Order: sequence, then C-alpha cells, then structure tokens
Amino acid sequence: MNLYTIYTVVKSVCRQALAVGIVAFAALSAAAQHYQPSPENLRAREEFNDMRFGVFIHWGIYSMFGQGEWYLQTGGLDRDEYAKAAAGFYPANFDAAKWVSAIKASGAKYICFTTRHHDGFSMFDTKYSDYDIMDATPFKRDIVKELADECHRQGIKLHLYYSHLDWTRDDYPLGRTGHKTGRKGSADWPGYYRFMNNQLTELLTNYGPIGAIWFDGHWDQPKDFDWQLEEQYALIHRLQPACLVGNNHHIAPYEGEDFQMFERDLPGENHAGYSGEQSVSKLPLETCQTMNGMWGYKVADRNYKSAKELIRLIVKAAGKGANLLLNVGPQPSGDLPATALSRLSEIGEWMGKYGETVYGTDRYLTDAQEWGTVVRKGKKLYVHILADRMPEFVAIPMMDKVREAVTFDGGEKLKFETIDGGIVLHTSSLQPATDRIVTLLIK
Ligand code: FHN
Repeated sequence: MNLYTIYTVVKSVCRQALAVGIVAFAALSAAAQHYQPSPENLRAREEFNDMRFGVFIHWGIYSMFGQGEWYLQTGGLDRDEYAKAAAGFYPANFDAAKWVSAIKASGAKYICFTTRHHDGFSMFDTKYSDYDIMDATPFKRDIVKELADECHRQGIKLHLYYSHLDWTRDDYPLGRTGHKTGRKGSADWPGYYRFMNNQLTELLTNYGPIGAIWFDGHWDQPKDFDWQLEEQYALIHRLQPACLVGNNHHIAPYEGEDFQMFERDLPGENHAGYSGEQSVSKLPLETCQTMNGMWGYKVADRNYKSAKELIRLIVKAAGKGANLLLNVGPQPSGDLPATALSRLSEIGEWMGKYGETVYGTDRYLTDAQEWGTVVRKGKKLYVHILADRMPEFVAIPMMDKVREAVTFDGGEKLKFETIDGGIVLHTSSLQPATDRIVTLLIK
C-alpha cells in the first residue's frame, strides 16, 4: 500500500468514526432528575469525577472459605453453619495503615469497602445486629472504623458498599437468590427497611465524612418491588449532604442517585451481560472490575490481569469519562494478596508519571477507537495510543483545531494533517514503542 492509499483509508475511517460518534452522543440518555442535589453534593460529584481511579475492597467472613463472596449461595450452605466461620475470624495481620498506604501509592483517590455483603455479616460495630465483627468474632475490632480513621488521616476518600440483599435475615423478603440458606420466609419488609436505615445512619454518623454509599443487590427482587429508595436516599443526603449515592442495579439511575455505575464493562458496553438495560446518563460514571476473577478472596483464582491490562483499563475508562474502581479481595489473615500489592505498585509507578493524563480529564471522543482513546483537559488533549505495535498513523475524529502535537514523554514533535472531521497523526517515528501518550495543544 502506498502512502496515498493509506491516507485515503485513514481518512474514510476517520469520517465513519465521526459519524458513528455523533449518533452515539445523541443517544446518551439524560435521565430526568427532579431531585435537587445540594451545592456540597454537586461539588462532591465534581471531585469524584476528577478522581478517575479507586480501589474496591470485598472483605468479609467469606474470605475464610477462600471461595469468593458468594460462597453461602454457590456452596448451597446453611446460614447457621456458614456463620460459624465468624467465631474463627481473627485477621491478625489487618493493618488499616498498611492497606491505605499501598492503595494511596497506587494513585487511587478513593477506597470503597464492603461494610455488609449479601451474606449479611456486618464488618462494623452495629447496635442492630449481633452478626457483626464486634459480637460474632474474637477479633472485636471495628474494621470500618480503623479504615475510616486511616483514610481520613492519609487524605483519601472512603466509600461504603452496602448490600440491599441479605441471604441470612428472615425479615428480608426472599428474592431470586439465597434459597438454600435456611431462612424461614417470614418476611417483614418494614422491619428490614428500618434495619437498613438504622445501619446506614450508623455508617453515616460514626465514621466521619463518607464519600459515597454504594448499594448492591437490587437485582435480587422483581422489577416492580418497591425498595423505597427515594426515602432512603433522602436519609443519606440529610445525614451527609456531600455523600454520593450510587446503586449497582444495572439499570438507568433512579431519582436521588449521584453517580452511575457499571459492572465489569465500560459505560456503553455490555460484554459481561450486566449493562443490557442501562444507557449512559449525564451523572458522573464509575465502572468496577476485578483484578483477577472474583471479588472476594478465592484461593484458586490466580487469573490476575497484568499491570499493562489494568493501566489500559484506567485509560479506557477515562476515555469514556468514567472512574475505574478496581477490586482487591483481602485474605482471611487481613493481608492484601501479594500479586494484588505488586499490581497496585506497578499502577502507582505509571500514575506517578502519567496520572496527569487521566486525573481531572473529560471524555473527548464519542466513539471507541481501535487504537486507543483521547481525553481532554482544558486546551490539551491527551491521545492514549494503546497498541502492542505502534501504528504508522492514527486518525482522530475531532472538531477542534490542533496547534501542535508532541509526545507526553520527551516532548518530541509529531507531524499531523488536518482532514475533514479530524486529524491524522503520524506515529511511525514512535515505533517500535507500545503504549504512548501524545499531547495535542488545541486552539
Ligand atoms: O453480587 C455482587 C458481587 O458479589 C459483587 O459485589 C459485585 C460488585 O459489583 N456486585 C454484585 C453483582 O452484581
């Protein structure tokens, strides 16, 4: 292929990408929002949107079985037998300072911790249940408190995961899952709802400023089930106006939610099958993903994504205007798995050098590009070329006029041509490098 042919192909790809992008942009749903977020909440949304990277922690007594956080359900276990694990839960190596330091060094700006997962065990000191870290374990240390204090000390936000679904309580109305745990089926929704709100009140009263409440489990009930979310969300906002509310219900955001989340997929994609019913709203976005396969510690799960894959995920999420919430499942000892620690440190090294090209950036492209993505910060565009083999040209659909193109590393000037609907960036001089970042200065 001669240069002219390549140029023509690139030009046509560029035009097509632009056309698809415009249609995709028009399709972004603008969920009607009657709820008026407070000024503090709006500020918190902006801060959240700038963070771009957080670490999710799935930890509970399930870690003792080493089979992931769903083991009560997947193992077909009886709740009383399962609960006996609590009496042996003594994570001697748990050290909130160590966790927070490692996570902070990865460049993550927030931590989201599972205060109570579907197994119903509370990892904090609650007056409303004895099935908690203080009453049911010999450890008797409030893990959420230690983590919260350390997050506040080290200046990193703490978000709290809270399961709407409960596989052990009799008052929770039986849903799609957890049928074999021995629940009596004596549902008492008002009682369960009161219980959740009491716990949420504890979480938002006893642990200092909380960045977000991250709900999960909504999908366990039929679509017409009334979770009374509006009232619950109002309670959260009343207790801490800046606390963001998000719900992993896999559908478009409800009134009162402050950010939209996606599970194992980038906004607008649905490879994992959770996002078929949700379009992308105008709220701040977050996508959560596992570092290996499971969320909670699973002893056989060695299928860790490489640091390069994880960094690409952060970049791709930023390209979609979303934060990546990357999960780690601590061991029953309280240690973060060694591989997870090493990935966090590799990510941290990258973030130290290139964090500027993802933190505080906005989405720029409306459509995914095979070669990578572009994000915007003021008058700069960061072109992230994510390629194992550097292409010779990159076609970037854009309306802005480019003044200059330079590599982020080293400031080498790159040639580019303005074409109809975008530019063609000449990247052959970067070969044989793999992933690279190019800064475009725009007028
Ligand atoms: O069932 C949970 C699962 O255990 C995990 O917490 C993930 C995280 O997004 N959410 C649920 C599945 O949608």
